[in-house]
Amino acid sequence: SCYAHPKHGRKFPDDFLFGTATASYQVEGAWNADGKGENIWDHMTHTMPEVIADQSNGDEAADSYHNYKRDVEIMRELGLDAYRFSLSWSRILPNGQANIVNQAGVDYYNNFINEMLKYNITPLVTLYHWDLPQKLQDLGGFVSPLFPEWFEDYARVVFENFGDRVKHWITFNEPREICYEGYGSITKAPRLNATDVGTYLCAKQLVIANARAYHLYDKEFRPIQNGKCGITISVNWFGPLTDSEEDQSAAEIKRQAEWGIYAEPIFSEQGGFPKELSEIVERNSKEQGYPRSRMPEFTDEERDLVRGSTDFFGVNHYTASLVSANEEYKEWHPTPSLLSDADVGGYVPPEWPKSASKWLKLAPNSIYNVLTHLKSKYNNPILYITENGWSTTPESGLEDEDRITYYRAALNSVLDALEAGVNLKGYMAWSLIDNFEWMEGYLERFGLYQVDFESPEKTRTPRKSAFIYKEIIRSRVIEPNYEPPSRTMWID
Ligand code: GBH
Repeated sequence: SCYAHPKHGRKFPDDFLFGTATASYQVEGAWNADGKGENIWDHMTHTMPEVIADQSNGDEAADSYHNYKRDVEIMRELGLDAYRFSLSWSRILPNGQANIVNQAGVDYYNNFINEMLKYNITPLVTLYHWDLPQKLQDLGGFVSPLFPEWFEDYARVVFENFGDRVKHWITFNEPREICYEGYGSITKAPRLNATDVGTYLCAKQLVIANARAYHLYDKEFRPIQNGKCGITISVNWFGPLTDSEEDQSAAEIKRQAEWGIYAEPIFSEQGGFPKELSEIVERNSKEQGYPRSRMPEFTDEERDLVRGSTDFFGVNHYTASLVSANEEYKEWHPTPSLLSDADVGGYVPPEWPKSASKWLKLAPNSIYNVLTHLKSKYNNPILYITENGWSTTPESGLEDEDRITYYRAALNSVLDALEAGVNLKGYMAWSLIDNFEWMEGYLERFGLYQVDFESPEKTRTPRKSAFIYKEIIRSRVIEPNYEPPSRTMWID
């Protein structure tokens, strides 16, 4: 063999799905084309442009609405097995409600899905990646008691229109970012900043909405359409800073606060919110003079509806931090809030390589830690990595050695986890192309392909990492010294 690598011979299974991921608001543009309604990101970026680092928005983004054929061509260049994208709710239902269906929006997704299927690329479709119709936000959004109903109505329209061809559904992308960042803080639309109750009220409604869509699929659509319906949760790794008992329980509380409040009601045997954290919130709420816990209860009926309401666990994984009970590592946070309830400190070793995003470091073995943890905690569930990736600056160009280093490390960690018996079915790199990076606008780039946002056709050009990923997908092996032949030969 020509590989002098100790891990040579470790292959990804033939049926393992390699793909990439994007989200509607981040790539589509065409924000008001052909009958699309306004969503909360349109609304926020238009009314408060100053909250976005470069005052930009997704009005045009990569214009995937008009460039979808080029996007599928890129998928073919990479040799992808799968592609994960999200549907824009307000492109399909302009007011959010299911009485008016925008046929042009349905046509767009039909054309896109058909184009992918022509080339045997499996679509993984997310129903909600943060772009709520503004009209539903005006009525309370996720904390409205009607939210689960609206989501079920939307899901029905989606399953009816696309479910003959789409067999992998993801209800929500990243409940933490929806609920904590959007309702408990100001770092995502709608920036409600209800620090005391926002996260918890949203979390409960979200898992109930997930359950309503899941049961709808299970009862009415699965018998004819035969697909799967899961949810994607952001699971970064939170390990203890030291072996002390205090740090270990601090790490457990942090995991409950970061992703347990969304995962536990769905994936745990007993259902409901995580035990230790709910006890803390109940105690704090009393001391703070609230008449009841800021974390809502589930009725027995709700608990049973939510428990087990999924076919797989989609994991968005990027990084890690080390958790400590020690005061020294705690940062300022509002009280009361999710962070004051969890009340632990975080530490990121300075030697972990840095990306262009301040939160994103290359943490050793973090994928292995997360996947094996989920395996043992939730009885070996079916897992997909639905996002994993690395950011560079707009100036850094096409030679992205740091992204290559990150992906090789991540995929070696995936192989470690597969060897440990995790039930992982696929891996989606974030992202296919550069896109609108939410509050950071266009200042952080995650694409395997660079996008020239200044050019009218939003020209896409492969970075070096694209060719490394392509070779890994082709060979099913990570060859640490592989170099693409020469730039002009990269495109076949
Ligand atoms: C994912 O979120 C999203 O699903 C995707 O849309 C996004 O483009 C991608 O990651 C890359 O960011 O700046 O300290 O306030 C990942 C989880 C949570 C990471 C919020 C950034 C902001 C931290 N994200 N976090 S900070």
